[in-house]
Amino acid sequence: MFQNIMTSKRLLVSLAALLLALAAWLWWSADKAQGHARQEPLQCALPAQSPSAAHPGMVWVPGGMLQLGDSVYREELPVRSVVVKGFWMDRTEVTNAQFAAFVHATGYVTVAEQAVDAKVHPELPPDLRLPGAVVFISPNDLVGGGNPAQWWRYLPGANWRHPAGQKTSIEGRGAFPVVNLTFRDAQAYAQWAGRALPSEAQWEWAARAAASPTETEHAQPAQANTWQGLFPVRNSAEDGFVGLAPVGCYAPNALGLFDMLGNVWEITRDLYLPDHNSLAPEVETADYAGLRTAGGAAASHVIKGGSFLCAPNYCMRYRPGARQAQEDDLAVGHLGFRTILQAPGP
Ligand SMILES: [Ca+2]
Repeated sequence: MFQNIMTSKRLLVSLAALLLALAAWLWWSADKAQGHARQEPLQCALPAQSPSAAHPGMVWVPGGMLQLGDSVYREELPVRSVVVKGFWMDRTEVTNAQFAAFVHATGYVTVAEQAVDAKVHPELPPDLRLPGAVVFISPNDLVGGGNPAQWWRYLPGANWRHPAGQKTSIEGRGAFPVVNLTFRDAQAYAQWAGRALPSEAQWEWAARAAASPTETEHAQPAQANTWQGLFPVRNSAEDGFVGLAPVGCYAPNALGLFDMLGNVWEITRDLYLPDHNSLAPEVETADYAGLRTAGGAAASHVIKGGSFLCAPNYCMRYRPGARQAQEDDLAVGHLGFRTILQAPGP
């Protein structure tokens, strides 16, 4: 009798465990199926601008006193006060369609479309000197911790026309941010358009909507394309996008700027230095060549805003004060830009 009871109990426990496993599998399958079935839009509607807008596609960022920096990562320190003068800024990241118009008009060839100079990088093997870009590929599992080489791969043939490698294209994706560019490419576009790249201070001031830092700005932003789930292996895409999103799919900030946080990192015109100690004049001027003094060891520029790959467990850089260095001669699939115009305000 006792033995029968114990056997029944064991059976019940086994059955419960089996049901739990089945429920977990069903949940996982449904979640995965939902991800596959998700229809990600190829374009998002932007609000109409007044026909009399002084600079269509741009918004005015009024001047003020910026508290440059943050305290989450070392490179964001120290927080410094910087006076920023007013300027116009693209309300979205530059799109594939916009960059295509530039290339069509000028015949410009991007850095990723050219072979890497062996004299500059003698250490690289021949296959890494082929024209190409670094593309994110989610690994099936992780070996040996957080080595980024497990999810970043140099793909020959990847460039702005082929964002995720030679076999991919931007057909139908004109409203997506252009990626796989470098500082030189972004600057060439800006000059052609009669614009400039923002400085780090201008970008950060605009991302905060020309206001002081807020208490909530360390939180993962709701209105941005970032990463939900365990980076880099599980991307639940609760924000609607597994990878890049077309520009303008999330609510803009108080100035009307879209996607300042998330989606793609954005190139600034400031040389990268590892902290905010070496700032030159603390007042932005209309014609200056960069707030930072030159002299950084590496030829890198500051990039801002984080990307669709920023997750709470890795790279919490979906914040106005966050920053990273980006090598000037390396195109990457999570990096784009927007331009500014220094002209009288409205
Ligand atoms: Ca996302």
